[in-house]
Amino acid sequence: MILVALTFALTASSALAQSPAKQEPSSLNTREPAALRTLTSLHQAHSLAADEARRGYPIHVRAVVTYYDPYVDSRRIALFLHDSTGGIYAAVPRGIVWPGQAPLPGTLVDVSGISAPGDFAPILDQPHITVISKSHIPIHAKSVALSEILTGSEDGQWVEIEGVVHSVSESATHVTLRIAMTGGTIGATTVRRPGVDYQHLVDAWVHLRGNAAPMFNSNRQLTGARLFFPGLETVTARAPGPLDVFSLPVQPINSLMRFSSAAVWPHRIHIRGAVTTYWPGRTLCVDDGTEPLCAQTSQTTPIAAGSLVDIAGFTLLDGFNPSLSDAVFRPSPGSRPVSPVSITDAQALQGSLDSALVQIEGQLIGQDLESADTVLILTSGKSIFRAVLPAALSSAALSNIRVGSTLRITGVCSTQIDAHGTLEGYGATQASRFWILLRSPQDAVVLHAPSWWTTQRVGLALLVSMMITITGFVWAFILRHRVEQQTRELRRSRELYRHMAHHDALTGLPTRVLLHDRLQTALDRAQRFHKSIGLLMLDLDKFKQINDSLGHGIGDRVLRITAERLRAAIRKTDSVARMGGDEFVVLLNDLEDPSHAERIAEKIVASLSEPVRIDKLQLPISASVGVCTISDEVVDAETLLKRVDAAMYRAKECGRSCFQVFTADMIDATPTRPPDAVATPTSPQSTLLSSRIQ
Ligand code: GH3
Ligand code: MG
Repeated sequence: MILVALTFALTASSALAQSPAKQEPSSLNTREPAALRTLTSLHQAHSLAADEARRGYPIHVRAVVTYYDPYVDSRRIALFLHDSTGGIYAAVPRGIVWPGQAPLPGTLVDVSGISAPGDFAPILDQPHITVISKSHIPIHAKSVALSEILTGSEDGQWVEIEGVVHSVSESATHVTLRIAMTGGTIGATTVRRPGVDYQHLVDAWVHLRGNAAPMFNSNRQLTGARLFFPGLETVTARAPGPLDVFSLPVQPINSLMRFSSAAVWPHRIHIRGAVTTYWPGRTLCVDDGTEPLCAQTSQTTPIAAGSLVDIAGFTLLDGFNPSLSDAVFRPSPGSRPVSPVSITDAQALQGSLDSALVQIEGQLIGQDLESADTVLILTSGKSIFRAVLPAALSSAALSNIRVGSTLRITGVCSTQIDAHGTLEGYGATQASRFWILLRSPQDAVVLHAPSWWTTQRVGLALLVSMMITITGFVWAFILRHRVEQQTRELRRSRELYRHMAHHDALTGLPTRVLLHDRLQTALDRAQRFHKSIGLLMLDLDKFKQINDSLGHGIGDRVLRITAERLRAAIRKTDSVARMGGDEFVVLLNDLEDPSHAERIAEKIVASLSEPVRIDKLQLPISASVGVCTISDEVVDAETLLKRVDAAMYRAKECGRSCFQVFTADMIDATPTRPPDAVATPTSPQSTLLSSRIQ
């Protein structure tokens, strides 16, 4: 073999440009880089504990590339290497420029790099790759079971598995085979090569060599496993699938998965039945007259309910009845509509109706809003079950059915196995719950809509009425409070107005109106009880002069002082009123002796003759008083007032500052106010200006 040594200039990383001896493997080992020994086998490198790997041990090996993938990891180019001791994943920086051809699988290379902990197991980081020669992909590989791969111990190793290819999915860059092994399925991925037929592998029993790779979480824990294989050159079909799967004999569904001592590795089987439910790209359920069956399919070919179809798929132990996985189908001539069977929840839970077209009544209790499909949750009998329709087949009407409605649901019954209960028992499969797979929105028929009065609404109505009642009470209370307040205010102002109407604002004495009332009352009492009353009318003398010379303000104060003196001069049972101007009336009730009136008049004249002191002024004042008493005589108030008025004028005539008792002749004499001239030169006001207090 000619060794052609090609050294690739790795331009992506400056670290990669350094020679292994000079480079510092990682920031963590900068303290003692010389102390780390160089690892010379992939087994040594892959066996490091994570903390050790993190120290960045130098690695220098000669190995064969078993996988090269620039697409699968956006962070770097995925490379698997294999030497005689084992295998490892090498993380090649993206952006690298290979001077020649990339080191594709089967290339013998000289690799220098450092250890790193990787996402799950140690990897070879920052590889400096030198192609030595074109070699060959390792022929021998350790044969492993799925359970071994799933321990993670085979990480990065070159292994061989055995199984039947259930499906081949192709993307723009990759091809993934789903291979059913003993104990489960595993995905095996390779970089897609244009023009290569991968689909012929479906249903083939194959041996496949590839690199075991982990699936992991952020905590570097294993969550699954897969294989990366270089290409079809490492896949050997021991038993290829049939060229035309539909040429296989049609098997009755009820014969599937029955005991046979000659049962071999499960290849695809071929059945034929009438379509009961079809969810394009997901599920196709049929009934062949012996038993119903549902198949998982990615096919989306339009097909009508009731029409016959040929289905080929891998038998799957997934429910009470066998089902098919990775199924393909094609229409078959003819049709046979299948009628739904009416069932109860108890019948659904017996399991024999699994995959059958059924009809069941239930009450809607809610919807699973988190599901991408429309999922109605219903109760029936003692069970809660779900009715499911893919979003693509659904409608708003189905989602808008009101909770509490009674529905008739038609669809395929999917009975779920109670794995725990079944294991505990003698082997007979037990059901835990069931679902109904709807065919269309019309499969949920509302038989009875719920009453508008739900518990929630009744509660709400009660709450609202309570609030209204409480608001009414509060409002009534506030209104009543306001009415009481306003009534009080009205009463107060009415009393104020009445008081104002009956009392003089300047002196606070009763007015003519009130005096008139009181006088009438006093006259009535006097007549009934044969008592005497006395009435005095007095008028200040020459009061105008005070006003004119000293102003109305002083005049007002004189009037107030006059009122106070009059109040002081009478008993509490008597009344004094201001009739207007400087004229006052005193009503003396229940006079024991009419002469008492004269004494009081005398007292008043004396009292009002006292000079008034206002600020620095000393004003001489006086009043003229008319007196009239009534004993047994029947007289009205007006007459009495006229009489006392006449007497008062007589007092004026008599020179003022005196009182005069009414006599009948005074009425005859015309009661005219005497002229000012009548005032004697010695009247108090004549000396007004000279009486200022110094
Ligand atoms: P006479 O001795 O004849 O009674 O003389 P007089 O100046 O007192 O005359 P008269 O009683 O007719 O005049 C009363 C004056 O009282 C007339 C008016 O200017 C004055 N007067 C009336 N009401 C008020 C008032 O409320 N305040 C003041 N300051 N003066 C008033
Ligand atoms: Mg007067």
